[in-house]
Amino acid sequence: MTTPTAPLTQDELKTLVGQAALHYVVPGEIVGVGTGSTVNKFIDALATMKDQIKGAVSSSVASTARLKALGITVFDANDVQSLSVYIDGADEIDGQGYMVKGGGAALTREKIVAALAKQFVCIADESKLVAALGNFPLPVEVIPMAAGQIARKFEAMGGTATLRMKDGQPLVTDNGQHILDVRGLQITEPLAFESQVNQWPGVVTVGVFAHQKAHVCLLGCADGVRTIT
Ligand code: ABF
Repeated sequence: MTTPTAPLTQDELKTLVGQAALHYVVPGEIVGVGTGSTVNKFIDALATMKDQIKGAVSSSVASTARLKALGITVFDANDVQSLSVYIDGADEIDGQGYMVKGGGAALTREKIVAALAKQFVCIADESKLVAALGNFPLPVEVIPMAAGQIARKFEAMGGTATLRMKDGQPLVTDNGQHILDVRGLQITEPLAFESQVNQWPGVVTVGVFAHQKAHVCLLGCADGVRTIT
């Protein structure tokens, strides 16, 4: 008689994909590292092969601290011309690799490091896979003096934008800016949407990653890691 096994927890699924992402790390090179709880699992796994890589370029103060604490050298993005791979999580990903990111407020640096990389590997548990983007509130990093007019533009599109708060104050990003979270949008054309919002004065980064989409997604599922390309 076989004993039924308990389904893996969300945390275990994150560990699984964090470890699976090691297969995409190129020995002898610098790896691009994202931000978030799934990426933290990847960073922990990366520490087991730290002597085989040159180091990392990081997308946040938090990831930099974790990488350094584990003895992994962190390079400034300006000192790197290109990366073979960037590994990061997502808040939503669709079947084409288009993503919503920025729940952790690190979207601007994530997009910058992703743009340096030839390949974006997204690591996520299966709860992040969606048919269409837009359920997760869309994060948009903005220059504070433009927040009001940007919020009104989203309202004209049918969305509702709120300023992200922390400890009773507007959250301040690693770049010294604010975040609007926009609810109620249906992002049916991610490439066009990203291009459009990018042009609004005061938008630093919109959390749609379509121009920097994932080439591979390692999705943690009940029966293991599913690779979507
Ligand atoms: C980063 O971390 C973000 O772009 C995204 O907001 C978030 C995902 O976090 P987690 O892995 O904790 O769900 O990748």
